[in-house]
Amino acid sequence: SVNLSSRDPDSMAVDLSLYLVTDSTPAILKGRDLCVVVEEALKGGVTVVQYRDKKSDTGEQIATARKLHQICQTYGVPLLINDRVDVALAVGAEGVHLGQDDMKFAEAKKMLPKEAIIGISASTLEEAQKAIADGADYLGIGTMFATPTKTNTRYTLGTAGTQAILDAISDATSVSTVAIGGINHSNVQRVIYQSQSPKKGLDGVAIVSGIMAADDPRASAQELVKLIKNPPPFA
Ligand code: TZP
Ligand code: MG
Repeated sequence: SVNLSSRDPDSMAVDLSLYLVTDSTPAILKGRDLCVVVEEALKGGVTVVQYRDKKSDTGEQIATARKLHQICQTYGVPLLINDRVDVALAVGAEGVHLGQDDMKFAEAKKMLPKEAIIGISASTLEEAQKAIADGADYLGIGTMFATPTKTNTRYTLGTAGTQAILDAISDATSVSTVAIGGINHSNVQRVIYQSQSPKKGLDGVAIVSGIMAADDPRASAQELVKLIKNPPPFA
């Protein structure tokens, strides 16, 4: 099980290397049960799960998050909730992930236990610097590449844009970072390698469809773990 109660709020203490973001849309689930897909992904080695559900009402979200939390606990993996601090509190999740239009960091910080993890989406250097100044535990930097999974994105950064942000924040901070958007088996090594600045690299990659929509989410996660652990052939 996961117990962050003794977590030093100044240290991340969570493995973000293979960060699964869920998606409950029919195109991704293809008739499968969300909890089954997530459990397969956990068996394959995902290190953190974010429950992201833009459609269900509060009651449904709490019920699903509670089930996901139980499953994640079995694998010793933290569960973060997208957007909804109230849902995270209701189920005792390990933290939240907040976008630029969600609850303000300071409000979430006041509501959550002190050891809770708060991640913030950043699409620009300014957003990254603001999140760091606020005290975010990690940044979700993106969008890396255009993706059908999220179409209301503001900036497509590519590895060069991501590297520029990592480089600019590297002196100021030890904040953790994950990249998100269009990351899959065929580009994950390039994403990690090309996004790093001399002083700061990514701590992980966040993936939706590359795992969730795979015919075999477990094998997909396993393969991604291997790719993330090994240096790219061109390094
Ligand atoms: N935020 C930026 S892109 C994105 C989110 C939630 C979706 C990424 O999905 P995929 O399927 O991994 O490209
Ligand atoms: Mg959001």
